[in-house]
Amino acid sequence: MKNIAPHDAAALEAVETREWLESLDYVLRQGDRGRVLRLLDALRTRARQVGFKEPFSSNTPYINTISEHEQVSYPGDREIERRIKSLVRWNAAAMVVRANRESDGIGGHISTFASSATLYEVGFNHFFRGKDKGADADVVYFQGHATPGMYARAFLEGRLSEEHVRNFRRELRAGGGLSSYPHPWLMPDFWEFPTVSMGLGPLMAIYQARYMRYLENRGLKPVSDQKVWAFLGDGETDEPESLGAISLAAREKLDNLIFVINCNLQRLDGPVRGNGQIVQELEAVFRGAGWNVIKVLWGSAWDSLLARDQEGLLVKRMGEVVDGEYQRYVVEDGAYLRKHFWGTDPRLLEMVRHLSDAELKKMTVGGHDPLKVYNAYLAATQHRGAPTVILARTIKGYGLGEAGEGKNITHQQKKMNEADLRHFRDRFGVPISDDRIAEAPFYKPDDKSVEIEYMKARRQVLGGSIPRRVVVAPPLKAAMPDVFEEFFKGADGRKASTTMVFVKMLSKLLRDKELGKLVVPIVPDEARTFGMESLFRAVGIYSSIGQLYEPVDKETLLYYKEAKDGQILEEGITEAGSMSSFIAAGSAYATYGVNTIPFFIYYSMFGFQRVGDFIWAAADMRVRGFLLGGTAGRTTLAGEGLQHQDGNSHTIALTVPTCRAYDPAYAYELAVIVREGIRRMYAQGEQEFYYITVMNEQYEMPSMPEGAEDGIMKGLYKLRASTGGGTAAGGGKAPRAQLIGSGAILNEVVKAQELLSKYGVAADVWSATSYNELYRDAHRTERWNRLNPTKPMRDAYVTQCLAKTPGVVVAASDYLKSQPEMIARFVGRPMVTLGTDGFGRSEDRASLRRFFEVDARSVAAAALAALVREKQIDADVVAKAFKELEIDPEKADPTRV
Ligand SMILES: Cc1ncc(C[n+]2csc(CCOP(=O)(O)OP(=O)(O)O)c2C)c(N)n1
Ligand SMILES: [Mg+2]
Repeated sequence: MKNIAPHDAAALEAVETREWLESLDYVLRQGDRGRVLRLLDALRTRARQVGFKEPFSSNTPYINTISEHEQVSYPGDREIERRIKSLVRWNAAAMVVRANRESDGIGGHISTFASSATLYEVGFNHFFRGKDKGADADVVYFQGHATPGMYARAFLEGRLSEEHVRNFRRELRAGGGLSSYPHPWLMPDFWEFPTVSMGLGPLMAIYQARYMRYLENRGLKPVSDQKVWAFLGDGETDEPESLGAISLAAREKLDNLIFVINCNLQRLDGPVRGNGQIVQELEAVFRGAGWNVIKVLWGSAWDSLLARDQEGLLVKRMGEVVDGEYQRYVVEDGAYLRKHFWGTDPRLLEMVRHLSDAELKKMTVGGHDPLKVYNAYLAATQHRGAPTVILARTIKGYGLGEAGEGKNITHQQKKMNEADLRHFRDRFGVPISDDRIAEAPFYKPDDKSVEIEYMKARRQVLGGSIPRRVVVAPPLKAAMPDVFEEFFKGADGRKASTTMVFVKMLSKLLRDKELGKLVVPIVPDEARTFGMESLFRAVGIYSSIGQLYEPVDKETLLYYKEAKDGQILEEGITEAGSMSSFIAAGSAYATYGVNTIPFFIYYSMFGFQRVGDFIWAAADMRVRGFLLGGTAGRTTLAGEGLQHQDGNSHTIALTVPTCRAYDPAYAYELAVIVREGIRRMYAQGEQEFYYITVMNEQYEMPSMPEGAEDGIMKGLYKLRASTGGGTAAGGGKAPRAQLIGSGAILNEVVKAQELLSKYGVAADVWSATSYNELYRDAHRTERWNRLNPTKPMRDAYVTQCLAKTPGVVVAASDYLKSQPEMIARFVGRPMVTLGTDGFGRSEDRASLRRFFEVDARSVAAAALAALVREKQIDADVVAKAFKELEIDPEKADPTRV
């Protein structure tokens, strides 16, 4: 082409391109799609052969994935559905506007739902199956900030009263209100899944879809056509959790999973990718991971233009505009669009010459076109072999006009003045008169109206209203004592760690006739750390495709056995993923009516402080089960150092109201807690879960003292009474001490009792299995006393135990001093607290305990120091003892180094 003038070259290229495209069209018209793929493949191969390096791209053009001619027609009545949607829109907006008029600053969101109304309405009218569908009922994660839309629909369906919607975000009002976001704890008959902490919903949804398969493969629920729908924001995808497990979903071929990403191109502050295209970015990521990606970018009005776009100029233009610019088009008029979008090429301008500015402005994006959305959902539900993500372009604050449509402030918009309301009403044709419009009244047509009858009829066909949370799982029979019996007896001098004891207990539970099949062991690549490898062979590791290889250790007894009906969820190195499995399993009693009992064991340091927000969501969801913080204790886990040694988790566990946290020392304590836990949660129906720290230090497991069970559950019991000690220096009665220990530090405290007897001190030893439980009981009691000042005072449990005991009180644990500190006010006298505040170190146990001052000698020294201040013991006895116990007053403070 060297000798051809540039404009001729361009013309020639245009002709050439057209010829190629016409050839493609010809093949397409023959209807053989396979042939098209083979042709493209052949072209690519030839290009490579002649040395052409095709740049990598996992993107497709910036147009709808489903073309016009692939669409099926809409099955519903578009006009009635539009009217219903308008009513939902109106009431959702009114709910937020009214709430903020009544109570300025109460908050709420209009613009999220305004952008996603069509995405939801198409689902409600045609896809989401309700609980009456039984095993086929869908599981839907609603976008947290879209709740006003869900409430508005429930109001129209007659599930919520006008009083309810008037009390949006006013939950403490008489008659009840509505929670800001989806919270099953607050609305247990309505919400199922908390999603508002962004990123948690998508990750939980992936593991939910996987758990659904797990239950089916293990025969615990019927094989069904159930789907998991997860609605999320495009800004939300910046949370690492949102995209963090998408490869798992593809690997597991979770075609029961559909993500719908509401791509309104905006987040809270501004555009998600002003200088790029979030849709294309997400498409590449999801396609790369193996998902079926369906882009819904353009509404039907664009179809005829695209059909005429022979040279691909329009597609090219669509693909080069950045999101910040697209956002601008939302707030500008048709003339602006003509100039800035179409005006970049005279041929583009020509394409729309027949359209007025108003018509140009009206052509909307795909997520607001029910036909496009319907076809995307249909394709998603029919897709096999991979999960689907629908990337639906929408407009944030759609319909708000001047009040915020497409504007950067729109996320926070909670107020609409009379003009805004009038505009909104007119735009959606809501029948509210001018004289009432200013008060933003709710609007619900008569139950016999076409709209209400239609929406109810659709929901009836689809299995009833959603969201709806129901609990149908029957309680289990009272838990079986024989599984736990052996742990109540001592181990005849054999040493064990609480982790080993737990694994033994779990193995027995797995073999139990009643409970065995319901137990779900979950582990994030840490089974060998905890000595659980024997379970691999015994119950198998779950794999949806079984085991396609001969494991390297096949010859051994404990080989790595993967099986389709395997019971262990070996999650790989993902505490967040494991936690999501725990949540799915621990809430299966509500989601599927199956009482599965999850035991999730992990490195305790990587639990509460790493995935604490998931644990919080689990509590919100009324999850049941056992979290086991393994290799726990700041000084009990030797060698691992600062990042691994956990002295924190019990403190964080206290913040979760339904979490009962225990730090047991002995096998029988652990057995009592697990047995009681199962009984309370699964037989008695308590909505709580358990956090238990287990350690890897091996020591002798004593047998259970008579009648200790109650104290173990309440958090404190007397383990060893003093043996009398010696006599005091002056020959009087022996000075006394109460020593409290927990977890592995309990043994140090027992040793301290012996040390103290050498100095004539008679000490009793208590085992504190849970400071958190003691604290909660003490505050419940204190509150009762406060509210009943004229009635006889009640004593907290810890007060009953300790207030009347003689001597100084010293408590030591492997956690922050704030743990024992929590009961200090309730023991009736000053209390010395020892703990492991500060950073851990790589060291052996003995050195660590010395360093943190929780070893036996430090405990004994603390008691002596307290006694000398109380003048119970002579100063020279203490001086001598300090020397013998090697207590250095100049030692560095472990909390500061
Ligand atoms: C973990 C977390 N961080 C921050 C927030 C606060 N927040 C609420 S909505 C929002 C923006 C949401 O944008 P997007 O996900 O795009 O949703 P849209 O409303 O645009 O549909 C933010 C930052 C939150 N809810 N959760
Ligand atoms: Mg957004």
